Amino acid sequence: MNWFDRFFERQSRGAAHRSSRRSAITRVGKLVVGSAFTLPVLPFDRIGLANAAAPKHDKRNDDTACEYWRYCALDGFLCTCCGGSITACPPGTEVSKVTWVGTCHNPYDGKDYLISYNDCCGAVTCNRCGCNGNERERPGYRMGVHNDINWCMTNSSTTYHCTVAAIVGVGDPQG
Ligand code: ABN
Repeated sequence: MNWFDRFFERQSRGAAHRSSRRSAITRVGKLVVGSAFTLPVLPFDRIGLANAAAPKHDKRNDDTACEYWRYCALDGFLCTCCGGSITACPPGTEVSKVTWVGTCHNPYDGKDYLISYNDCCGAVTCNRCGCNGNERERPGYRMGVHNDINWCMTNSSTTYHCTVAAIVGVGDPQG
């Protein structure tokens, strides 16, 4: 074979090698493996996905939010924001002897509950998480159905601090 034949034979073999099925598969394989390493580090925006997966914060179930279901008729500062809990006055204060009661609907079990809104007395006003729920409230000339009152009035210290919300009864679904 002369140099001319050898040259064309080499060129033909090279072309055949580059266009063979095996080399095509090799190229696809390199592409797939390369993508696996490079794609995950690309700056994807995953914030939208995370928000879609996480349930929205439901304030009706957060006892430090005015929207909490038990606070439907609470007028005052939440003891849950003032060092107490939903039923316990903060240390250094005492629960009021008289109280305002309201009826609130619990969206989680579909029942109505009688809630006692006791003020906590004996320390300066807390001033955190002020709420003004007025469901079924009546004008002030009927004291028993009015919530804008300092219920510390009969305690030894009449200084108002915050308000708790204890369940004291459950409504009769038949009634
Ligand atoms: N029951 C809460 C409150 C205290 C003082 C004044 C108004 C309301």
